[in-house]
Amino acid sequence: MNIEKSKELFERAVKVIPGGVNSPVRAFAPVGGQPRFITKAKGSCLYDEDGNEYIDYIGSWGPMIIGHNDERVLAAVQEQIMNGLSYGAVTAVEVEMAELITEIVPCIEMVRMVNSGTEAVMSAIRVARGFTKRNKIVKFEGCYHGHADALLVKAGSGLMTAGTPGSAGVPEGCVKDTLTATYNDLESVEQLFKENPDEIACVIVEPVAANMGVVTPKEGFLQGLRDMCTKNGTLLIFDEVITGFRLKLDGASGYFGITPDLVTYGKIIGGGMPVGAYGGRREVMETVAPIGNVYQAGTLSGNPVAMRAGITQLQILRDNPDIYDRLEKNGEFFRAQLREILVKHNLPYKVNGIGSLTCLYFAEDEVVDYKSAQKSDTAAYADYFRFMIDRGNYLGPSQFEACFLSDAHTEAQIKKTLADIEEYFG
Ligand code: KE4
Repeated sequence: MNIEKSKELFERAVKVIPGGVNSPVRAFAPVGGQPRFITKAKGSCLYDEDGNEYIDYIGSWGPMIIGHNDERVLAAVQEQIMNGLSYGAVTAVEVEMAELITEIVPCIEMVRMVNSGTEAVMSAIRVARGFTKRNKIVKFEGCYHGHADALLVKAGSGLMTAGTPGSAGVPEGCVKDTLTATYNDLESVEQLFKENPDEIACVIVEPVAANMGVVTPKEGFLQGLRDMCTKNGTLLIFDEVITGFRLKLDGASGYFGITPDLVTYGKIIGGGMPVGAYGGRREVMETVAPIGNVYQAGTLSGNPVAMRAGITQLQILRDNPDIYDRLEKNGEFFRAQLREILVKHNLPYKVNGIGSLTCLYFAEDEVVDYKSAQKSDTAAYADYFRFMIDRGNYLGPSQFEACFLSDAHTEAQIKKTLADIEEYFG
């Protein structure tokens, strides 16, 4: 595969951008090989500067659930752009977006728009602390909630990939109130509540952990968190930056039937534009400035162009429920076929997943949490990744990222990818 232009661009990039990337996971560091400089995307495909076509299994890390460059989203953005890009004043589209989200997700009575998942989580944590007047927070090892200081503790995604549980530059004071528990282990959470009575403001969880690969909640895990939080006057925060509007239209809260106190969003609600949001119970959200004393602000929050993109994508998802049936069907088909290939070649590897989220772990034991995920053979994954991308399958460049299906993926494309996987293990 000719990737000369990508190589040239990367040589320039590394001189002026840290690692040549604006987000670490794009650097291909854990998998080696040359990052591909994408020049355009359409449907389920990416095209790089050298003219190579890839079936896209990251979908911009989640936003592109209906596929890239959907004409309806494009038309809405083009129409808004003609009226200006940003005003810094209130707009009707912001009201429409808030009404749409509160219409779709029953547990969201009020919502505030921000510009990224990180901002959404950072703000939700502050609201939880302001509302409960407590400082401590609980997160789970291997879950990733963006790069706000307090959350860079035993985090997943790029931190797990780099093998560094935390980050330099985060003072001890910023993380002293961050407690970590084990995903799928309610006892580890109970222990923290026992050790910190009446001090825990919130428990934040990825209802499906999609930043240590894909780890689904064991039966009773989420309900157990809900009950513990209710009993202790602690807020339960579902970080649905990935699962929101993906597992189902009303996300994981709808899929699992659990009502969190706050939910954070990103990715899909922006339709590919920079958007995050946090929302939840009215009495909790009414602590947010300017009506409450929890401050949060943003120059481009609720940006009209981003709102039009996000609203259009959410309306398409709302008005076409069969999209979720197709995502579920294609996801199950992909995982079943993958497991068949592994059995056929007598390979012990594990396939986790739910709906349109899948992860092939180069691991011999079931992956149910951070520790079991860490046992994966990341070198073997890297070799697999390099083989697959050179055959036009753009998978996540890390063992600890999810593989995302969109509604634009065809059965033929999925079968093509499976054939390449068969060839790799063959
Ligand atoms: P952003 O700040 O990247 O928009 O969102 C942070 C975030 C928060 N919560 C969850 C559950 C997330 O998955 C993320 C970001 N996801 C990663 C993909 N694993 C973003 C990719 C990247 O860092 O480039």
